[in-house]
Amino acid sequence: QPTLKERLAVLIPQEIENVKATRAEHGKKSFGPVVVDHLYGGMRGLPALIWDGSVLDADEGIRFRGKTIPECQKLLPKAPGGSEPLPEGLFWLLLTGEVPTPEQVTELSKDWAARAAIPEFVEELLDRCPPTLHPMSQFSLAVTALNHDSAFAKAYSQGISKKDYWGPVFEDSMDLIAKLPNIAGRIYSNVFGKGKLPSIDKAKDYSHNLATLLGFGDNEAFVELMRLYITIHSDHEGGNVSAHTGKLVGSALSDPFLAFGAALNGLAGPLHGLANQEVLVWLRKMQSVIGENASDEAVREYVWSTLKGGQVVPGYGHAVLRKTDPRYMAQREFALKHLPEDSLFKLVNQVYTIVPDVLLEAGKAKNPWPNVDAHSGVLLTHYGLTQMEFYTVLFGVSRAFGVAAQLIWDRALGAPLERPKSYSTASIQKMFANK
Ligand code: FAM
Repeated sequence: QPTLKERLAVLIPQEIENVKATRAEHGKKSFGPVVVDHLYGGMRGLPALIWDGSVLDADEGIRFRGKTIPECQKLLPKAPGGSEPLPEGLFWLLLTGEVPTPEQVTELSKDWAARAAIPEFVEELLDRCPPTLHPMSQFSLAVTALNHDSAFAKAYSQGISKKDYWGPVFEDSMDLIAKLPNIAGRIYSNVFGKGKLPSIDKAKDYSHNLATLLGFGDNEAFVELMRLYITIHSDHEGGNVSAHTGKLVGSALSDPFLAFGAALNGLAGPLHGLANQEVLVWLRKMQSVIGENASDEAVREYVWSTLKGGQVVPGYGHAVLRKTDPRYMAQREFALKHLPEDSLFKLVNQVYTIVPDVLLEAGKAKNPWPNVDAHSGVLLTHYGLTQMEFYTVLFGVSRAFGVAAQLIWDRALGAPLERPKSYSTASIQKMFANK
């Protein structure tokens, strides 16, 4: 059975021809007008990027190479006795569009376990960080420091041909993904005093090793949660802040470590990945104000007070989605199966019946429904991972799968440097005066 790299070596020339034919036939066709509000409004809906790994439909949610989350849960290989997809299979799917065999997934687990060690100087860098430095800042500096051994940076300095870029970018991407559990585990144990880091078990899958490095490896339900968590947070088409940042920085031929370090800094924003921490902060603050078993009326009042205070309700809304996020529903299914009586799960359910109506009544948010972050902290807290400042690091471990897959394909297809045009307001006024 071909390895992932062997499979890609066959698919890449075919896709190069497919893109060439698509551009020959459609290259000069228009998507329609770009209006001034696109320039001021964060380019909402502006056609601007190509990414085949996943596409986000406002009503349906994410599809990974055409497959919904439930379809991935059904089709992707699982661990023996497990019911959640193995992220190794998701990475294979994102890259090839094909469902790998269990043997191919096992090969990936072994390959990543073999590449998992991080350089001693990176361990020392992390050990040097004060525990007051946010885990996401520590995460990003450690990932950036992995540039030290980048295969692509080395190959580029030696004059590699453009058509061969994807090979060392693939190697760097495999090393990047493989090294994240040790980086995340070290940050967690340093900041939250969990003591000496356990070692990677070369016979275990990626999610199991991540759980072990966080101190939860003996809890099968938590390991299963990591498998689901990494699968659903991996990719969300190409335009979200972390995916787009990775793509943009990679277009300058910065290696995957530099590109993903940049992506992590975007993910660290409260409107993006940090929202999973903000949700727990908001829920805990609400409980401290209105008590643990508050009435619907008290919850509604509290939501209104958040809005009146000029703050956003974290975990709700989305730049593209206009329905409840299927990533929220997948987590809800997991909770109904594993922790139906959990009190925080019941609170999240109660908030879900109240917030959308308030956001609709407030009349500003285009999407009043919950996104992926509204639910993730509840599951982690249930199993004892209560340190919410760490939650976005787990989001980042997962998002590396999507960002890395894009970087490999962008270099394989020869994606050029990204350079959109900016305008001044004065030039806009001049351009459209008397029009
Ligand atoms: N609570 C309060 N106001 C909200 C809101 C929310 N959950 N979602 C949107 N709005 C406001 C938004 O701030 C804007 O107000 P202004 O005109 O005063 O700036 C207005 O509604 C229109 O915004 P929009 O077009 O509906 O949303 P955007 O596309 O501008 O922004 C989000 C999308 C996700 C940044 C926004 O919904 C938000 O801030 N949500 C809360 C933070 C969050 O949960 N982020 C995580 C998103 C998740 F998908 C991820 O990336 N991990």
